[in-house]
Formats: sequence, structure tokens, C-alpha cells
Amino acid sequence: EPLRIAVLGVGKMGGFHTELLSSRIHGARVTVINDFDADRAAAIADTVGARVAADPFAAIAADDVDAVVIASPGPAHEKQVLACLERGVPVLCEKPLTIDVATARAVVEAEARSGRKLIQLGFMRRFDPEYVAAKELIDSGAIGRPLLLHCIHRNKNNGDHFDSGMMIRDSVVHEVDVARYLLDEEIASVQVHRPTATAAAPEGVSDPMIVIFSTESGRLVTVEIFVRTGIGYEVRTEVVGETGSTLFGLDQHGITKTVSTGGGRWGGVVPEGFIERFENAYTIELQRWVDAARRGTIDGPDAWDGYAAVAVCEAGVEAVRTGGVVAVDLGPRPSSTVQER
Ligand code: ISE
Repeated sequence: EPLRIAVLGVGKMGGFHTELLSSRIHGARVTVINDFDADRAAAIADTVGARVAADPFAAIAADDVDAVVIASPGPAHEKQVLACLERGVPVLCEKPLTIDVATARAVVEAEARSGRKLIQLGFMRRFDPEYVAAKELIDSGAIGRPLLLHCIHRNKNNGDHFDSGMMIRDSVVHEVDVARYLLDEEIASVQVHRPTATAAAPEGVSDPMIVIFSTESGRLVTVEIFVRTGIGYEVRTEVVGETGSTLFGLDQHGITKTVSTGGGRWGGVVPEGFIERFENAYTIELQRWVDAARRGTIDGPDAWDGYAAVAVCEAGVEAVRTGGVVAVDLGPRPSSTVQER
């Protein structure tokens, strides 16, 4: 019997998940679609043979639903995730887990009390083969202890509404999770530099920005976030260790090279957007989530990872405002009856 899935929110991300779940993913069937735009919900439901639920909570409670994908707008996540917990169904929640630290922490605690790991966050980069290879390389000891992480995150143009706060919460949030994943420790502080902005940025928006994380043990992570390059989707990462380094995220997988524009050209293709760049990662993420959900659990970044991301981003937004170093205090991880993966 396939896992029967409700997808809440079928914008770009939810629509793509629905398509993948209905084509490339084994053992899954999208049975229910919910979106505040009823016409859009109906159109997408039609393409995959699902039914429409007008109310997201009715979708979560439905008899023909075993698991839920949440790709609705961020402010809707908290209540939808809690309803999934309440019903005891596995959920794949796109970031953010919730919109502030207090509510994110409350969700972590609610899951801990429930005694089951049901909440997975949609940090797809953890499933991208290049990030996985880099993690394995680090863990093998081949580049020694990683000391620095340099991240580039560029988008073609996210629109005029995409302000400096969104650049932190929607974009840099991925590097928050990558840093925690690759370095295996928490981020302790954030600082943001706001250099001269591109002419493409609306008045008052700092684009690009350089974000610096310091980890608990004192390692540094630099993130260039630039969401109006006019070029495409460039996400690359360099890990610098004591005895070696690795650079990935360029066109030719695994090969370090330089891309330049103009007369001389050496390089490959820049993908348009995150779906092109991370299609593979999304597919692996969904297949593993479906396989785990059929066993009543998750297999990927969890509620604590979602909470940590919210906390670091909140500090990051404060750091944009003040220009100073803003500390992140996650507090203790709630002791729980939850089984560790
Ligand atoms: C978007 O929400 C994403 O998650 C993309 O990965 C990121 O590159 C983009 O900046 C965000 O808007």
C-alpha cells in the first residue's frame, strides 16, 4: 500500500513536491491537496488524481492521509505541524519551522513529549550528493579538522519584496543548516556586513551582504548572500581544513575551477533556480522521507534543526539592524523519550 500524502500549499515548492511524489518517488501517492487559492489547488489535484480539501486541518485529519508535506506560507506552519503531531502522522515541513524562537521551541518540546520523531525539515541540501560527499570527506579525516567554511549563495532576482530580513530568513537559512551539518556543532553568534548595494536593490535593501557565523568552538563561516545578480542560481561551498580543502557546487561535479565572464571563459552552466540546482537533492529527500514515514518516523533534519535555524536567523535579522555581533543561545536540548536516529 502506498503512503497517502496530503500536500498543504502548492506554490512553487509544494507543486514541485507533488509532481515528484506522483512520478519519481516510489511507494507514495498524493491523495489530498490544500491551498488558499482554490483554483490552483484544483488544477494541481487534477494533474495527479488527488482530491482538494478546503481546510488544511481537515486534510491533516483525513482518513485517506498517512503523512503530510507542508509547503504553505511560513506563518501557517506552527499550527499545521502541531496538528500533525497531535494526530501522530509524519510531516515534512518546508522552512521555517515557525516564525519565531518561542514557538519553534514549543514545537520541539511538544514533539519530545509525544515520544516520537515525526517532524522533518525541508533542508534539502543535506541530501545533495555533493554536500553528502563533502561531509563524508570531512568525517574521513582527509582534510583534517575543518576550520573555515566559505559559502556563496546567489540568486538571479528574488523580486523587490525580498528585503534584507528575507535574505536572512529565506536564503541564508540554508547556510545555517549546512554549517551545522558540516561542522557538527551549533552556531554561537552572527554578524552581518552591509557593503555597497547593487543598483538592482530597492532603496534600503542591503544586497549583497556578508554574514559571519561563529560556532561554539570558535570556527568561522562566511556567507555571501546576493539575491539580485541577474545571472542565475549559484550556490557553492568551500570547506577549509587543517590539511586540505574542498570546493563544490560548480557545474562539473567535484572539480575545482574558476568561472569568469568576458573574453576568456572557463566554466560551465549556471542553473536558473533552486529546482534546477537541487532537483536531485529533492528527489532523494522525498524518497527517504517516504520510506521512513511508512515506518512511522523521519530520516533527515529534525525539529531541533528547524528550531536552531529559526534562532540563528532571528539573531541574523537583529545583526543586520545593529551591525554588531549577536549571540545565539539555543538553551538546552529538551530531554525526551524520543529515540535518536
Ligand atoms: C528560497 O526560499 C530558497 O529556499 C532558495 O533555496 C533560496 O536560494 C532563495 O533565496 C529563497 O528565496
